[in-house]
Order: sequence, then C-alpha cells, then structure tokens
Amino acid sequence: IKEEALAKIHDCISLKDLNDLRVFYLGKKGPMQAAMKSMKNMNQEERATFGQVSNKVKQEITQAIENKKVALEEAEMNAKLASENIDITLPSTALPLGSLHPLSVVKNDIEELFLGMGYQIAEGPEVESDHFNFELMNLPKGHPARDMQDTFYIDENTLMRTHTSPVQAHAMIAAEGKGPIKVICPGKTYRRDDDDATHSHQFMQCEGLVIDKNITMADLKGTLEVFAKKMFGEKRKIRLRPSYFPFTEPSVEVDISCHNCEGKGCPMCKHTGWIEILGAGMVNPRVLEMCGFDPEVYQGFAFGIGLERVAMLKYNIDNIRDFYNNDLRFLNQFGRKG
Ligand code: FA5
Repeated sequence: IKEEALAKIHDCISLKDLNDLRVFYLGKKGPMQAAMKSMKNMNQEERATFGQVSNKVKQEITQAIENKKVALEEAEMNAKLASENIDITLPSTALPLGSLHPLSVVKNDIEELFLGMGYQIAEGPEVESDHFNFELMNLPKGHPARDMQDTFYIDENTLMRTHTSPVQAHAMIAAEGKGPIKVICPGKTYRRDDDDATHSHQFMQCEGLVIDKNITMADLKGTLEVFAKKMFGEKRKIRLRPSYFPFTEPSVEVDISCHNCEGKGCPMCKHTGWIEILGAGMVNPRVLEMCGFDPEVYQGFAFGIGLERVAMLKYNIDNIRDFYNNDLRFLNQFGRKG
C-alpha cells in the first residue's frame, strides 16, 4: 500500500488529485482501513507489530502528501506570478487630460506678468462687508455712485463683493500705514446685472494696487502700457480718458489700440480704433486715510481689469456666456495641457 501510495503522490500534478489521494489512502473506506480490519484475527503480538507498522505507513503517507502539497502550491504560485508578469517597459495608456479654462489662462498670464514686476498676489473674501466693499472705498451709504454697482445683499451689512477693490483696503490695513505695497488681487465678483452678451451676474476682476512715496500717474501709465503690450502684442498703444470712480482721484478709463484692425477701425472696436479695457486712477487721499496711510507721505495708483473682457478680446469671443456654459467643445480650445 505504501509503495503504491507514495508512487501516486509522487506522480500527482494537481492539488485536487492530491486531495483525492489523501481521502482515499487515509479515509475510512481506503485500503489502510481495510487492512486494519484484519487485525481482529491476529494475536496480541502480531497486532502490536501490525499497529506500529500501519501507523508508520500512515505517517509516511501523511508526510508525503504534506510535502507534495507544499511543492504543488509553490509551483502554482510561480506559474501565477509568471503569467501575471508586468512589463514595466510597456508604454502606459494615455489618460485624457483636461484643459485650463480660458479665464484661468488669462488669470495665470496676468499673475505671471505682475509677479515678474515685483507684485504680490493678494486675496480677499467674496462675501464681503458693506464697510470694505463700499465705505472704505469712499462710497458712504446713500452715495449716488453706489448705483454704478447693483449689489447682491446678504443682509444689511453683508454682500457679495461687487468689485475686487475691497482687497485694496484689506492690503492697506494689513500694512499698518507703512509702504510700499505692490499687489494684484484676482478673483470673482458679483453684480445684479442682467446677463447678456457682455454682462454676467458673476464675473472676474483683477485689481492692482501700488502704494509708495512719490508715485505718480506716469507710473500708472507705464505699468498699464507694459500690461497692454504683454497681453495683446508689442504694437499696442494705450490711451487714458478722464473718468470717475469715488476711490480714485483723478480717475481714468484706459483704452488699448484695437489689435484686430491695428487701430484702423473694425466692428470689434466699433470703428473707433480703440477698445476700453479697464478703470484706474490715483488712490483717493480719503481712501488712503481711511485705510491708515498718511496721504501727505504716501501716494498710490490702482486699477481694475475685467478678466472676461481681456479673454474675449484676446481670443475673439463675442459672448460672455460661453465662459460659463461648460461646453467642452468651447473650453477645450484653450490652454490645452498634455
Ligand atoms: C470697477 O469695478 C472698479 N472697481 C475698477 C477700478 C479699480 C477703478 C481701481 C479704479 C481703480 P467697473 O464697474 O468699470 O469698475 O468694472 C471694471 C470692469 O469689470 C469693467 O471694465 C468690465 O470689464 C468688468 N465688468 C463690470 N461689470 C461686469 C459684468 N456684469 N459682467 C462682466 N464684466 C463686468
């Protein structure tokens, strides 16, 4: 029995067959058990010898099965590892990459440009107090110029900021009356404007603020000239037109020469050769004072750029809603990465 069992175990090639052998040789209906039955006809001495021999045989068969089991399991694992071998030199499947939103592209470009000129990037809350959005910007309650920015109020003193100018106040107050300050503040802004091709109730602005001693309008003009050329091409010119903002004095609207027709006149510039891109001016001394700066010592300039406007001009987009409809056919045209 032993010889036969050991030979079969040796030749066995699967764990299932091995288990069948175990059940057969060591189970109740196997040849070992049958042999044990013959013990009842033996005398005591024979029985003792037979018992010892059969136990030994059982042990040997059990051990052989155990050894074979380990060997078969190892072989099975090796076969599995070999078949699942990963070739790390194969090129991977390309993952589809998204593209930056055109407003992010413009925001990044503006940030890069001003960081290169030594500005820092400041941020402020989108849910703002009336105090910062209006009062510190020289727009006290009841001031008629508040109507220029129709406002989403949350309660009497809290609102969705209508412009990024309140970040100016945060930056000045944080500086505790000591210049210089050179910051840009890009971010979302909200107004109760009816949505149309050029207006959205939520849009983006980028504020700029410089405070130092001996700052003049020439610094403002030079800075905006660099901005216009870098954003719209070296041939761009700018012109300043007198305007009014309560927080700047004097105030200007800034136009750039139309990059579409090189200033000759086309529908984009309404045949004037110029396109308005931002509002700016010298920081009103009252604003400096309210925000803790001595206007006898410090001056500053500020500007506010509408980012949708810049993106629309740069990419020839004629409907502001395109930025917010999340149509991938539109969005994938810009700033594709990868
Ligand atoms: C302001 O908001 C001033 N705070 C800008 C400023 C800052 C002036 C610092 C002087 C010094 P204005 O209301 O003109 O100004 O808005 C600035 C720009 O935001 C506009 O030129 C326009 O491009 C954009 N804008 C305004 N309202 C909307 C709107 N509803 N949808 C899209 N863009 C808008």
